[in-house]
Amino acid sequence: MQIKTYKTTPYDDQKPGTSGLRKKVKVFQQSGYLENFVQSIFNSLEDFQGKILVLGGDGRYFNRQAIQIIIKMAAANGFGELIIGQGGLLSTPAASNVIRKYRAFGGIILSASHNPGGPDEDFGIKYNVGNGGPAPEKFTDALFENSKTITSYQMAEIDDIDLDSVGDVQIDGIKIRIIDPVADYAELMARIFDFDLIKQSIAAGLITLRFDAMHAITGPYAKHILEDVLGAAPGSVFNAVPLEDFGGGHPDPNMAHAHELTEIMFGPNPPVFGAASDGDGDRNMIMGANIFVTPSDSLAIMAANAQLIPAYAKGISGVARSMPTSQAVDRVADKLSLPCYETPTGWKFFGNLLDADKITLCGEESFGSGSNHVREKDGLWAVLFWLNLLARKRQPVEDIVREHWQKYGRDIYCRHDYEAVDADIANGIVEQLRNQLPSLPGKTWGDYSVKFADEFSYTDPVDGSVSSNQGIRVGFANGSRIVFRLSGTGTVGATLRIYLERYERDVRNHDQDPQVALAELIEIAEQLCQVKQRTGRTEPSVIT
Ligand code: G16
Repeated sequence: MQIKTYKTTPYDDQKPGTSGLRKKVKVFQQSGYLENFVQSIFNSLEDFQGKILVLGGDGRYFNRQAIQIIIKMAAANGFGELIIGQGGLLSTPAASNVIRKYRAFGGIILSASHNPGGPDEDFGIKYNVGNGGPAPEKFTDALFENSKTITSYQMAEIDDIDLDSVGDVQIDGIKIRIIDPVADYAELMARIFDFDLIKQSIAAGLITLRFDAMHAITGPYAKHILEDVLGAAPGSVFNAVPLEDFGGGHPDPNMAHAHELTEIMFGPNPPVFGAASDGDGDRNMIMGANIFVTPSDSLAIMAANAQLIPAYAKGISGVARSMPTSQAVDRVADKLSLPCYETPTGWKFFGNLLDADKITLCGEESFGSGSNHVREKDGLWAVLFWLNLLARKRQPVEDIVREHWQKYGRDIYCRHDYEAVDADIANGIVEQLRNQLPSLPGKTWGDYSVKFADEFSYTDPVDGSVSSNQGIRVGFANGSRIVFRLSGTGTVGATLRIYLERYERDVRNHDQDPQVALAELIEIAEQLCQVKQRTGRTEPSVIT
C-alpha cells in the first residue's frame, strides 16, 4: 500500500466538548481540518496496529466524504480491519454495540447529534474506546494537545470504497467490512426485551404508537424493529428516511422540535404511546396520550420497574444520573436500597461505573437514558423499555407516571436554554455566579432558603480521576435546586443552561404546569445570573 505523508499546520480550536468535536461543516471543510483531528486521534492511541476500527455516522451532510478520508487515514496508520455501516451509517448506540460485539480496538463516530445538518450547519466527530463508550477526558485532553502541535498526517493512496454494498473487501493489508447497520442492534434488542409480549400487545390493539425518526438515523432501525418485527401498523414510524439535512429540521427530540409528534400526542385520538429520537439515535423523548414524560422521570420510572424487563429481571446493581438531572431517580434508589451516583454531564462519565458493574441503568435530563447493554445512551432502547413496560402493566403512560409520583413524589423540572450568547458575556455570567457562591448559603427568598452553593466537581470512584468546574449548583433547604452550566455541544457562541427543580410530595399539586410551579425559582435564577439583563433577551431560546 502506498502511503503519502502530507504536511499540515495545527488549528487551535480542536478541543473536544461534551461529546467530541462539533463545528460548522465549513470549519471541517477547511484544508486539513478533519485530517488533523483524525491524525491527532491516532497519534494519541497506542498498540492499535493490525486491530479493528469501527466507522459510521448519522448520515448528515459531509458524512460520506469524511468516511472516505478516514478510511484512507486508518489504512495508512496501520489498522488491520475497518467495520463500516452500509452507506456510512451507524447510529451511535449501534456503533457502541458493534465495537463491543466485534471486540474492536475502538471506533470513530461522525455525528453532531441533535444539531441541524446541511452545508451551512453542523458536523461532528468523536472517538470511542474498546468498551464501546466515548473516550475519557484523559484521552480527549491528550488528543487536543496533539492537535496543537501536529505537523503531518498520513493517507493511503487507495480508491474510494463502495460504502453501499454489504461485504468484505481486502486491500493491501487492510480488510474493509461493510455491514448491515441494523442487524446486530436489532438482535441485541431482542435479547433484552420481551418481543413476543410487545408483539402480542400491539396485535391485540392494546398498544398503538407513533415514532418520529425526525429524518435521522433511527428511521431504518425503528422501521425494522417496530414495524417489521413487532408488527406496529405501517406508517407508525414517520419521518423515517434519513436525510443529509434532516429535512431542514432540528433533529432534537423535545416538544419544541418534535412538534409533529407533540401535536399528535396532544391532539384528537392520540395513540397510546409516542416517541422520538435524535440525529444519531442516542436520545429519546417519551410521550403518552396527552402527556410528556420528562427524561428525569423516565429514568426514575425505568429504575423503579426494571424487574419487569427480562434483561434486568434479576435486579440492577445501581443507578446514575448526570448532576443537572432531577433527583427523581435518587428517590427510587433510596427506596430500593440501590447505590446512586451523580456524575458530570457527558455520557463518558458513566463508562467506568458500567464497566465496574456499579450501575446497570443511567440517564440524563438531556433526553438520554441507557443501560449496561452498550456504553452510549440509546434512544430506541428507551422506547422498547417503555413498550415492554406498557405491555406488562397494561396501563396508559399517564397512569404509570401518576402512580410513580404518588409513591415517590414529583420532581417538577424544566430547563431554560439561552443559545448563541456572546461567549464573553456567558463566561462573565459564570464568573459572577462563582464569585457569589460563598455568600449564598443562608440567603432566603420566600420559601426558598439556600442550603448549599458550590461548583460541582466529580471524583470517579473507579479510577480516581477528578473533573472540576462541572456546573454551579444552588441547593435549597426544601430540596429544590437551580443549576447553571455552559453547554459543551453548541457550535455558535455559548449556550447557558439553567436547570430548575422543585420537589412536590403532595399529590394535589402534581398537576401543575412546570413553568408555573417553578416561577419563583425562575425568578431567583434570574436574580442570581442576570442573563436577561446581560443579554437583553426577554426569554429563553428553548424550554425543555
Ligand atoms: C451529549 C452528551 C450528553 C450531554 C449532552 C448535552 O449528548 O453525550 O451526555 O448530556 O450532550 O451536553 P451539553 O449540555 O454540554 O450541551 P448528544 O446527544 O448531544 O451527543
